[in-house]
Amino acid sequence: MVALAKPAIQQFPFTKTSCKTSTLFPAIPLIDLSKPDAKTLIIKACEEFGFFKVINHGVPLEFISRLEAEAVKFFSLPLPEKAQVGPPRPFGYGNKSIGPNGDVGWVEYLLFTANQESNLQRFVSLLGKNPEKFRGALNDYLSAVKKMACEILELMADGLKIQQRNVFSKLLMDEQSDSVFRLNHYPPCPDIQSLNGINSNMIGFGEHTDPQIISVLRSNNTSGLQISLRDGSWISVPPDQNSFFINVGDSLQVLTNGRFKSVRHRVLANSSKSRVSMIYFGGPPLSEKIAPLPSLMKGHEQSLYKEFTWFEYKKSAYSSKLADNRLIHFEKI
Ligand code: GA4
Repeated sequence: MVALAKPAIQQFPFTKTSCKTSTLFPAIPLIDLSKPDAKTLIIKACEEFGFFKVINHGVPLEFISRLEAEAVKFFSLPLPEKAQVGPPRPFGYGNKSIGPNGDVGWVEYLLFTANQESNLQRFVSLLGKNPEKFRGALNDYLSAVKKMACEILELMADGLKIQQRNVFSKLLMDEQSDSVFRLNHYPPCPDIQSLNGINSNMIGFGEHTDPQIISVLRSNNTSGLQISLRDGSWISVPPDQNSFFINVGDSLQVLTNGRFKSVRHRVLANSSKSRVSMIYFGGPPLSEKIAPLPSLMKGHEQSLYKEFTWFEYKKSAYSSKLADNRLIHFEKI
């Protein structure tokens, strides 16, 4: 007997749509960076959700729309032209396949190093029909977003009453900072509800936590992003193209000895609209030791984690599946 190949679409992961609505469940914390209470609210949000939305962020909207336009132009190219950029190992164009360990999603993307010098400049020269325009848009966007990420990290240090205000931000400012930038395009997803009779959504990007310190996400006005609450339930994050969303990463969880929680999140594909997102992942230099800050340890408080460098954590992360709990290997028993 000849086994029929499954229609391609059925080979993608999907999830039952059972999402809590924001009227009954906690609203996403909203931080107005121009207000004096920002630092207090940031600490609360990082402890409760590991996630918050930022307004009055100071990033010119023109930088955002220029980069989005370049990204849309690139993703509209025929597949063979996009593939000329080379595979995302570690930096390049990826389509449906995520990471090195067999994860897939309804997404195509570009992954870059976010260090503006060196590799980034060389890599960008491969992009699309007008790489110079892309390069300009990317540089402006990245400088502004990195500045905002550092301001937020300084508010966190302040809010935690750490004397050295730049204790976190200096890791991103370091010339050797191992930061990454990602442009994601989630094409509208054909309706899969008829596949199994229950309401389902295709997974655009499967659930995971980010390994770095902080992630700064901006998307167009298409929904899809969900975060997981402490009880394991998922809530949808209403899109807002003029704001940024901040994720606490695994490294910041460790630096705060678990006081801040890295947030598990995922993206569901939308059946009618394209979603375009841009995410800056602020990471430390490879040689940096990631350990709880002594000034945050109260009394006889012990570190919850074994000692490791960012290089060691990254190596371990890249041998994991997207949904794995990566910190578990570094917890003290
Ligand atoms: C999640 C955060 C960033 O997007 C990323 C991802 C990376 C990749 O897409 O190559 C990883 C994932 C992310 C964590 C575990 C590994 C590595 C895919 C994967 C299965 C660029 C990153 O730094 O870690």
